[in-house]
Amino acid sequence: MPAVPYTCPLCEATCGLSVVVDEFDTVLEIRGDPDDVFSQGFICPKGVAVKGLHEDPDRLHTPMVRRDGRLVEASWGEAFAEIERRLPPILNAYGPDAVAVFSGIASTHALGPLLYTDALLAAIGTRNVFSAASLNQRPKQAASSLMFGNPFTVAVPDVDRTRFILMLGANPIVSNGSMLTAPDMRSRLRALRRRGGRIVVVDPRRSVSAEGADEHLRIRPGTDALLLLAMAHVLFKEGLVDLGRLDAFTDGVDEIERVAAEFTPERVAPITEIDPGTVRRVVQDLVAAGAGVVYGRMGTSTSRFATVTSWLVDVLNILTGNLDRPGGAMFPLPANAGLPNAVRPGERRPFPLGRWRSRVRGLPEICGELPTACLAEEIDTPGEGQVRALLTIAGNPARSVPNSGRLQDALESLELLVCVDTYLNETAALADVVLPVPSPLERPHYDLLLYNYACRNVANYSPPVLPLPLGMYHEWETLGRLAIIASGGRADDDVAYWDDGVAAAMAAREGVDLGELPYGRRGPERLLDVLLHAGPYGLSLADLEKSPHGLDLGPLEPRLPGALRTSDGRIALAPPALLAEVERVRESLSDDPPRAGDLVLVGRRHLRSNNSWMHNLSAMVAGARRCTLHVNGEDAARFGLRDGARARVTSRVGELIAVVEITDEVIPGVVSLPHGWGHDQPGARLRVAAERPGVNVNLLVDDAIVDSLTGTAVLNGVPVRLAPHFGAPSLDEGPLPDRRRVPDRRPPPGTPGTGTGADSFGPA
Ligand SMILES: Nc1nc2c(c(=O)[nH]1)N[C@H]1C(S)=C(S)[C@@H](COP(=O)(O)OP(=O)(O)OC[C@H]3O[C@@H](n4cnc5c(=O)[nH]c(N)nc54)[C@H](O)[C@@H]3O)O[C@H]1N2
Ligand SMILES: Nc1nc2c(c(=O)[nH]1)N[C@H]1C(S)=C(S)[C@@H](COP(=O)(O)OP(=O)(O)OC[C@H]3O[C@@H](n4cnc5c(=O)[nH]c(N)nc54)[C@H](O)[C@@H]3O)O[C@H]1N2
Ligand code: SF4
Ligand SMILES: [Mo]
Repeated sequence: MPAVPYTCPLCEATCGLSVVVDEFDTVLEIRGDPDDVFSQGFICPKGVAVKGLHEDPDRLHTPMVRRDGRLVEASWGEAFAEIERRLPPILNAYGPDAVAVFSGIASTHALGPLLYTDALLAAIGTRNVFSAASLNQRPKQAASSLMFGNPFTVAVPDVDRTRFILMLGANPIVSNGSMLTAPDMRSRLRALRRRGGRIVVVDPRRSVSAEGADEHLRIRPGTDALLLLAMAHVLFKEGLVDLGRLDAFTDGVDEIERVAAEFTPERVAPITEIDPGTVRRVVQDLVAAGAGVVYGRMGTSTSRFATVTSWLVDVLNILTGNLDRPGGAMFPLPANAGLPNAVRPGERRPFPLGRWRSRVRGLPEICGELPTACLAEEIDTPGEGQVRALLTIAGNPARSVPNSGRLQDALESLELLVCVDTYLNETAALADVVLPVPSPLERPHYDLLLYNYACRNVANYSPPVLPLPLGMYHEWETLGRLAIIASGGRADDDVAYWDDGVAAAMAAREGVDLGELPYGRRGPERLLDVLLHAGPYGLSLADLEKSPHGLDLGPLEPRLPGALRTSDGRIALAPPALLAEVERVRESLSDDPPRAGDLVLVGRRHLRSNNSWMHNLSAMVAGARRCTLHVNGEDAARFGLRDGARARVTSRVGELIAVVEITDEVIPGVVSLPHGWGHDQPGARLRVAAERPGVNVNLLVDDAIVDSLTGTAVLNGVPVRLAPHFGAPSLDEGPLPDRRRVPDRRPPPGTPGTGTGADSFGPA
């Protein structure tokens, strides 16, 4: 049987799959594609599970419409007629802002939503645009914008050439990398150690990545900004600052020196709980490595002071001369021209932040969106501009957004909720209309967004493995029909004509002549072709079609100062907006140190999980129970909790009952629950997931606590209280995990480059 190459669309690693299909279009097997230019055969269990996803009997094949209070199967005509009946009156009566849109993270892994959501938003005309980005990476993009002038000019670790990586709040062995597209991180990190490099992980949890690192600094959650300021202090104090060639186009070094002066390692230690001597040594190691890099992810960008922390990561990279040099933090150069939010080549301007503000709390717009942490209040607060209808695309806000209790009530109060999704998930269960999408194997793929973050320049286009089934629409067509309805047209108007308009507008923006593209392409393939033609390598979709295992465009190359889009074309090392934020960080120095028994909640991810989905595949949820509350033994004793028993966890906004797992993976004062669980929503159709529902951590996460500059939700570091819970046993969630420890093969601290390489990372 022929094996068809296809890029896995599930996470940021972009692995090449090899899909074996028979003549009846049955998927026989999915393996790693050994010829993929980037992943070279690597695949994780989720990639294999794309077969299960494709075949899942719970996956939606027909639209659903609510009739007499129940969602029932309907034809596409009926579903669009329902939207046509209900959406325009809301727009007409209350204006465009009454209709909000939430784009979930899966929309960044699919060409349809990636390329067509903007046209849909323009048709609606709403400012109430929300997405997973403000639960995730906005602080990094804000920091990049302020320093380099473009939210997509994000520096990524050159993992394959670096000799030292300081990783804060990231667990790439499990997440497979984030804002760092690098398939098979385990092998890449092993190779780093084999060539004598070192890995230092900063995390309050002993994550799998921390377990395998040379050194693990167990930081108090939410205090990374203080640690990084102390590191900057050490660089200045010990005369280690050396910007190298960056010096010629960087402003603000003196301001950083001034600001960092008071943040001595000794001063911050009581708050970060990291020994001052260790801070000094790590800084010296970073400098001594020659080519080293600081990298921060979820634990830094969804915590208190998230934008300051994300900025300080690059400040350290710049002060050590590691930005934009091989082995440091570099800027990828994707084959496609930028997404609409990206600043165009040649354009220079101050980064706009807060062009408008949310109605209720006044949180700032960023990249054309409002922070998702204010979605619930925009729906449930009466008054002019109140959100009355919501469209979700590839997301599950009922599980992924803070203060789920409030959001759930808000979703139920909407006049119209329309969900475009693979599944009848917990959000769609509340919808008035649900519109299905093709399975990943039935659509083309190209990682338009993720190549911005790739550790090597690659381009890989996958045509659909399987034809679109009868009775299914491409997702772009569905979004097109919604756009047509929102602009006053009829759902059965010609969507191809609409698509021609989208393509013409994009071609005009990119300076590409549509007439030069091969005749007959449409939909995302045509738009992608436009972006490739306009891209820096002058490629076309036809070129990519000739390379089904991908095109390797080489290692990352220095791109500065050319890639800078700031008004003066220079790096703004000390943007005033961030210096002002440092004041707030300074104030945190006088916070009372945590008392015994004070607890904060952080998250964690699991390899066989993908946020709130993939839990409906038995291969993904088999084995030990996963949605457990990690509690340190000291705290367990203090609160009278037993391993396997249940605890009541309470925060300002909600409470839940969770199964306790006592473990020294977390430090005292920190508890951890994964997100994306709580599959107990009546009306959802996730039958496998519902057997072991777990609990929804976002019932506890406080929507009032946000990063002040960007409004990004603080998902890590939420204050909670614990008490034993005695009540009826909960659903059987499977056996408790086997607590056997992974053997510690780390070399003693301070032994450079003695990693054994082969076994340094335990099982995920
Ligand atoms: N407490 C806490 N909350 C968190 C996080 C955390 O760490 N802690 N993490 C946050 C982060 S980083 C993120 S990104 C968000 C994720 O949260 P969301 O953005 O809500 O995304 P998912 O939960 O991944 O749900 C994705 C949905 O898309 C559907 N889907 C899959 N493929 C397609 C497709 O091609 N088209 C369409 N239309 N639908 C598709 C799936 O069936 C699924 O229902 O959660 C955030 N929430
Ligand atoms: N298997 C799997 N892979 C995934 C996903 C998934 O759900 N499952 N989700 C995908 C998505 S949407 C994303 S955004 C990425 C995220 O990818 P990563 O950021 O690599 O993964 P996380 O597991 O969120 O890692 C965050 C780490 O930060 C730590 N942390 C919490 N608070 C703090 C703090 O204050 N300081 C520091 N230094 N550390 C802290 C946590 O303990 C955790 O280990 O993963 C993607 N990949
Ligand atoms: S690591 Fe990510 S991209 Fe690679 S196979 Fe797994 S889910 Fe797919
Ligand atoms: Mo994410």
